[in-house]
Amino acid sequence: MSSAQSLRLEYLHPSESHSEGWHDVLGMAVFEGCADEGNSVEQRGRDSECALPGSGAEVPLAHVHTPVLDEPREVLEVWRTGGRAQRGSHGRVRHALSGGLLFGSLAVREAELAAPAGASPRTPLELATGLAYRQMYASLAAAGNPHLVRIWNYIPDINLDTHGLERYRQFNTARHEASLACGRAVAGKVPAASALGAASSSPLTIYFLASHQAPTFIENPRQTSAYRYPAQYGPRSPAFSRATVLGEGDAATLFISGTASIVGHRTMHAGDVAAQTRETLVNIQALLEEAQRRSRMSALSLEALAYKVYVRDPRELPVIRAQLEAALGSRAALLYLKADVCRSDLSVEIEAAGGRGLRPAD
Ligand code: 3EB
Repeated sequence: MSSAQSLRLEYLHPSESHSEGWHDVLGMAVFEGCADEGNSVEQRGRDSECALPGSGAEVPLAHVHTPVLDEPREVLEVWRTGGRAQRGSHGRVRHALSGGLLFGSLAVREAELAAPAGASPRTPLELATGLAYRQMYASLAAAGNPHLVRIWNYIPDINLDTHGLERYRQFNTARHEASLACGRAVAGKVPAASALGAASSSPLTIYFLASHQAPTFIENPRQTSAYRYPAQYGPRSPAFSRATVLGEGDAATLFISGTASIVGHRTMHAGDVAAQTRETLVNIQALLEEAQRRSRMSALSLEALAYKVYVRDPRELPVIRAQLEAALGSRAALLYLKADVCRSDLSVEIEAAGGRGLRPAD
């Protein structure tokens, strides 16, 4: 039996989320505006781990502070399997296990960790990232060491320079160090990932999927592997694969990492958001073809993927949407979120997932 056989993804408004029950929900992320606007994030009280009111179950939930750019303004990303999920926690990680798949979620506030002046050579974000990654690896070890397949990282003020280094680069330094310290890969067999900005007041928020079955790791022939980026992009390279494929044939699930207008290692079309959107789609198409060449997944088309589109400047949304609808049709599954992207010359970043159970038509 393939563990990916029954993985399903849906995007709902929280008011719709009771309809099918919770027993087979592996985990969820809720996307909405920032916590200090007094919205429901505050009413729910906790940063990333609580269940929705009335759910009656402790479903792992990541609160992501990236505003939704369409109505409804609050969207729930729900990962389900066919079977009952076993839920628990390990350290700060809330997790659920079902059918060989593990979902985990955690959040770390930098303010909790600020070392006394001079006490640590690490910045608060490096400390938070190190803690989060060590906790994630410990939770994986406790669950029998499933393979990391996909990670989502949401980093407050991702493009801000502090302590002489952009915060995304601080995150990369700490991710690299924590991974090495825990005996984990920093190149090659590394999960698909996204790393985006989040509201200043939010915690570092991470959620992930792991599997007892190893995924196939996919790189993009048009791009330098991120883990081989030259030092001009920071002292430590980002540790992620361009895509992963879990399972085979019709049961395969494709996870495409956050993808941007980068060819080789260089940003293309700085200042031209329409051209950046088109270049990003060419990258995603190349990844789809490479995934089909390198794994045993069934054929998938660009139109059949479910997308999250991260938009730096909401004023550019109409241009981005027009490009995407021209390429994918108006029925494609696209969730638009406002988020900073990890290079300040990039205006848009797009991630995607595909497979049976992840098709918009399903
Ligand atoms: C890029 O291609 C864009 O650091 O985990 C995309 C996906 C990006 C994941 C990460 C960064 C990450 O370099 C940025």
